[in-house]
Amino acid sequence: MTILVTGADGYMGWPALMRLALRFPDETIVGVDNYARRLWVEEVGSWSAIPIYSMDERLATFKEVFGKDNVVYHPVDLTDYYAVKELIEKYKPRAIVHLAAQPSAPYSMISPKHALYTQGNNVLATLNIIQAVKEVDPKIHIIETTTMGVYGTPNIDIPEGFFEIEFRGRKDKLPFPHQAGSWYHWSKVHDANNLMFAAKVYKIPVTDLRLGVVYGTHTEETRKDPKLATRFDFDFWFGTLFNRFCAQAVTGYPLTVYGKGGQTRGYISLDDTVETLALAVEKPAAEGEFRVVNMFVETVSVRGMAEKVQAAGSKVGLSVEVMTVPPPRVEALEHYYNPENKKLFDELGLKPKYTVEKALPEVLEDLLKVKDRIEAKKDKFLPKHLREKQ
Ligand code: USQ
Repeated sequence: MTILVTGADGYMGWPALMRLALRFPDETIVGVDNYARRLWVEEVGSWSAIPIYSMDERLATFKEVFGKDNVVYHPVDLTDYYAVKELIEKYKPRAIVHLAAQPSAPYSMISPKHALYTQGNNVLATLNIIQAVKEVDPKIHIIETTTMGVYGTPNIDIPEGFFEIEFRGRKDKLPFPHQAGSWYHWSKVHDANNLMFAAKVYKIPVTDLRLGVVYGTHTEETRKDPKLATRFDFDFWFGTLFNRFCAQAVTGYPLTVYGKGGQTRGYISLDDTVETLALAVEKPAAEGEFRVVNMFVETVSVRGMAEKVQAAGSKVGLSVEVMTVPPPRVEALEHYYNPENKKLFDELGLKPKYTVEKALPEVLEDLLKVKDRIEAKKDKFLPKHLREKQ
């Protein structure tokens, strides 16, 4: 049997490919990527703090370290329907773990070109997978990481995808409203809607993993050899909160809290993320089911994250400062946030290995080793117009 992983060269994709290959040793794991993430980060003038290797080198090292030869790689552009269909026809996977996407909110907001590119790329890729699965075999389980960001920050509790609502005396179970905060986040709303419809009309089993902010330097597998490392971005566009704060802490750059820092999000470690992907493959959705799982382990505010990084930094001798940056995004700076995340534990069975606090010492230690590479791109922590306002 075969499992397809899209975005296999990415931050989550590469470690996910390895976790799946080891979890399902008798199956072929097919990785697909077009190296786009490397180009986007290059475009904004940054690089991965932890050096990463080519796919050929990664695969050769994986084989050497783990003695497994069950991974193949194809450089496919998923916006090409015929290429996607050919791939799915060739391998007839039992599951597709669809991670390929332009994942950055700030990048999607740079210009009309970046907004159009992000939505075109992300939405078309998912639509192509849906249509090819329908043509080849609608029993293929599609697993996509959308985002907790589809919900926005409503002033009520957030359920897992659907909620019971009573309006003018009538009741129904409806999709929870979407209030995304960037062109990227809206691309994932469109994906979620398209997947929901695909489950209904083609009876495709779908798992929509509404992923929070992923953090960390390593998984069990990436730690085994420097050539197995995954990327680690820290720049304004591609670095996410925890990872950026840790990169800032090790270089003595003040932590960049946007506005009041009351912005609260769900967080999950990279290792727990790839484990959840393996669990979703192990426990597929039913025929025609659109299964929504909110995928995060804990919620933390930006201010709270800064405090945790400061505390962990001081234990390893780092003096960590905090600065307030004029908010570069249109978002609530202080808000209620209470999303549910029961299915991750009760249905998929994740037993989290990490919390933010537990992960911090080892991430800081890992980044101290590549401090020079972060220093060299320090000017990418903030775009010029925000640096000038300091
Ligand atoms: N923030 C700061 N300072 C920084 C960086 C970010 O205050 O230096 C704030 C942002 O304004 C935001 C929060 O921290 O309020 C989180 O920002 P982020 O860049 O860590 O995460 P976000 O843009 O929401 O996107 C990331 C991933 C995206 C994923 C999403 C999950 O890039 O692919 O879908 O996390 S979620 O946040 O739940 O929507």
